[in-house]
Amino acid sequence: MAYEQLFGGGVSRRDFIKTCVAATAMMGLPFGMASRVAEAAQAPDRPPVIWLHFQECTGCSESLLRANHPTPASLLLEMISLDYHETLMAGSGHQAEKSLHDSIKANQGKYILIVEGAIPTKENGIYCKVGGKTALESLRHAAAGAAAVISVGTCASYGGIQAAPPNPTGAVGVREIVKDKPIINIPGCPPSPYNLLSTVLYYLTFKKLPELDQLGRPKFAYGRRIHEHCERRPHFDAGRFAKAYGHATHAEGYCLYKLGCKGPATYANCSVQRFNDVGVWPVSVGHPCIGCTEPDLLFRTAIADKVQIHEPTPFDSYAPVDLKEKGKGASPVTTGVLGLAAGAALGAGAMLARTLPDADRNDRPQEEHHEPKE
Ligand code: FSX
Ligand code: SF4
Ligand code: F3S
Repeated sequence: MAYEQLFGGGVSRRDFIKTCVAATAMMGLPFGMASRVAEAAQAPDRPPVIWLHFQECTGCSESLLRANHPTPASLLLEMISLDYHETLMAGSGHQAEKSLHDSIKANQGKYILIVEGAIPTKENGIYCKVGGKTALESLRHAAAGAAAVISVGTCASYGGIQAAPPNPTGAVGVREIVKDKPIINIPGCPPSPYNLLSTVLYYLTFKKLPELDQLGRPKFAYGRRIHEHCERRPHFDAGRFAKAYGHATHAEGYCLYKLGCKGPATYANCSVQRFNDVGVWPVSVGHPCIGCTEPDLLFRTAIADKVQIHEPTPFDSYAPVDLKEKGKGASPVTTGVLGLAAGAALGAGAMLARTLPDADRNDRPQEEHHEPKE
């Protein structure tokens, strides 16, 4: 399918290429691979996809569909043949059930099963039923004929809010039920639409699954902590922390660690591939990260609780050392290394030793101690 036909002809080649380039960069592939990714996105063979909903809020679908222009959803929906999606399909009742069963039958071993939501297991799964079947039955049936399963969102990945203690319905993620199929987890509550789009693009381009971490997440999207790329990180390293919501330190963009930011323990790419076209993510609008991609953090740790930092990782880039006399001193490479080492040692290391969890900033050097007006 040519790009002109994608999005009903409403998207320019420029926007299409931009989206493919962004997805290529996200996958950690060289820039030159963007053309191969674009070719895969336009291939006429569209893999059948069945999308099931269980215990959830539908925020995962919403975040995909409410993305702005050019929408990852438009591209995704044109690359696949979405045979069944309860909140998107026009049909309902028996008609919808029929399309589900027809697609499963006609595409045995070929379709991708996308699951949104957790699966309750207590009392044979009676706490979630669709079309007279429990989520447990529907999942087992649909997964049996799937080529691969994508768990979209933290609920489908690990149980999410439903599985939070005391987990009254015995909710679990897909990996607890389906043991004999490749499963990719795209956690986040909701996840970045780009992570789903890039995973599907990877699959279409290379005809294989991306490399996964021990929690089943694509490493290209969940391989680094958000703390490593956060724009507030220089404030963390300098010991400047927001004291309270609405306080001048908060408005100035200081680090949110002391308000409970889970960024140092959260593996995700939100700080790099931001949400929506306006380029925002939770921390950029003043809310601490709540660790929504992590099974042990989301709804398991209070928003205000601070995470322990076991392995401080230096910020991934530091401004070069400002040499007063040109031609003297260290080379740019050396200054970069020095900056990194100094940042790691003086910043994260010293912060750990001296300010975490709750020390005052008054022992910081004067120039680092700018206090905004209240
Ligand atoms: Fe869960 Fe998705 Fe959170 Fe909601 O459906 S990951 S509750 S945003 O939307 O599954
Ligand atoms: Fe950013 Fe949070 Fe890390 Fe502070 S603790 S630098 S706000 S990710
Ligand atoms: Fe979730 Fe934290 Fe990103 S709360 S959306 S992982 S910034």
